[in-house]
Amino acid sequence: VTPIAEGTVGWPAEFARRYVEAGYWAGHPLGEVLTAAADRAPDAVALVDADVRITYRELLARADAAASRLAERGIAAGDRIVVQLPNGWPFVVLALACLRAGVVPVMALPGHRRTELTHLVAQAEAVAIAVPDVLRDFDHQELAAELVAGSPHLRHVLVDGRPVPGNVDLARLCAPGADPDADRARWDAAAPAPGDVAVFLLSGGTTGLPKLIARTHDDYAYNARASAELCGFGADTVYLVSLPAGHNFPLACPGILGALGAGGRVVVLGSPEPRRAFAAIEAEGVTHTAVVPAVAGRWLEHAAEHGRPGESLRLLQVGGARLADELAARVRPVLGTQLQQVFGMAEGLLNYTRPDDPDEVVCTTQGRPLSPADEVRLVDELDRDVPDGEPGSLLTRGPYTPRGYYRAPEQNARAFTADGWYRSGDICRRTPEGNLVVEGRDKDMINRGGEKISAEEVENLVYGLPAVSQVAAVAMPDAVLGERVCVYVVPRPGATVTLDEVRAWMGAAGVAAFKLPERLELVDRLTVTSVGKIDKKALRADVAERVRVEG
Ligand code: J2J
Repeated sequence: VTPIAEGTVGWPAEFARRYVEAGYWAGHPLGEVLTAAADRAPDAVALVDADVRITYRELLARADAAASRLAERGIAAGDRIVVQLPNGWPFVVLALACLRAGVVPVMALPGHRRTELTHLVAQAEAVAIAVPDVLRDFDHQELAAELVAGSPHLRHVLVDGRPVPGNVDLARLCAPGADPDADRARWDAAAPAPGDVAVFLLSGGTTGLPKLIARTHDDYAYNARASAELCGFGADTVYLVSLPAGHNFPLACPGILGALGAGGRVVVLGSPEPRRAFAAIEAEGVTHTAVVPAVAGRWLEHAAEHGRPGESLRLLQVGGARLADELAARVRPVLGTQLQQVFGMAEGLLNYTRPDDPDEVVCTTQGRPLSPADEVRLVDELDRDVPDGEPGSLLTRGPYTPRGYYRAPEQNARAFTADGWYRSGDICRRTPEGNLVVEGRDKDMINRGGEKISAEEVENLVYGLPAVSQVAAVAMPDAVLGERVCVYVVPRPGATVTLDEVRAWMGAAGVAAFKLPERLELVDRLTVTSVGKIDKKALRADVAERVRVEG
């Protein structure tokens, strides 16, 4: 297995020095989030999953014991584990065990299938994968066996549920050890360096397959700590996780890591379904949580009919896709809680409205950068800064925004400028008081309720169908999810193609269900722009008009 450092793109020395001097990079391994909180209040409850309640003392004991058991299996610092677990206490314990031991989790999503997982395992040269046994009728162990057979590196399958012979029982791996003090001493002594890779996040991606984003202990600790401070997290914080926990947003913005670092309590839930989420908020006295706009919409509907989720909820973070101003304005009156808009990206930069911002700002903007050291430029097609107040394409650098994807020099040449600015592909405008408003994007991605889908990936798959001559995937507007995938297809002469065929074909290829197109338009030809590219702007306008007419 190749060492990780080889494929990462770090910060130039002068920037690194500045980030250290300013105290952004504090020089602590991320595992200290847990050890420090456990030292302060060992008997406080850290983690709640249904009727499982785990104190800080126990959480640390479990994480350290799990780190030791990984080591016994030969999984050591620098090794990678693809983590595809549903929200639950084992996810949190395993993630913390990895941070303690310097093992690097690759945050896959529960919806990923053969295509995505094969790619992630190969790209990360993962030695292990953590999966549920069966989830939504899908046998994850069967797929894991296939992945093991196809990979020269993958050897261990950790199972949340009932492992088949040969696989590892994750609950047992994550049980407290016989001698927690010895485990603790061992992992305190073996702590990873602050510049080491702590986690791999997945890019929302505009290319064929998701790219890996290497986040270091220093940068990700700052990400979580500064976010927690901004959101007012403390020991009395009860943070509900109902989005997939491997997403950057619920993981560290401030998320699980921010809540634990503040000595608060994390409540994990398998889905954001309003009835269960509201019940959890009531039962646990949840103070903070994060959702995507589509979920915020469902919560608003539910609350309007069945009442508010109790008085405890202080801050509802909404991000991942553009929140409509109309929905934003209803959050306080209907849910009785303060709204925070979050415009973030796994690549780094986080923008937040502040809890004490006027309603006008909170309801109509996507906030401003988290860190004083975040650099943001809004530029035109030639990378020239646009005049104040004009929309431009967002470029960013900063103390928690790495300078490149992992092992992706070609993509890096396109997604980053020569002097290290990340091209987010979002078209934003800056208000006079300095907040950003997301007005669109110039990247070829479809944002389905916060799940990012690369148009190119969909197109590559659909081109595999013999009846397809040409295809273009574009976003179509949707009242619930914001956007869904529509494909325009030019069939080969004499052939025809249906939506069901496309979906079945992609399903058989083994891709996440959220990527499957939900509309297909057969056309004779696809118009191209003056530079010879398919005119997607025209297609987006076309499908928007069709959807509007159909009502
Ligand atoms: C419009 N577009 C948004 C917003 C993200 C917190 C919150 C979200 C993410 C995330 C995240 C948006 N309005 N409020 O990692 O920590 C779109 C932009 C952006 C892309 C990044 C976090 N919030 N977006 O969504 O890596 O297009 O991160 O570039 O999944 O989502 O996607 P992702």
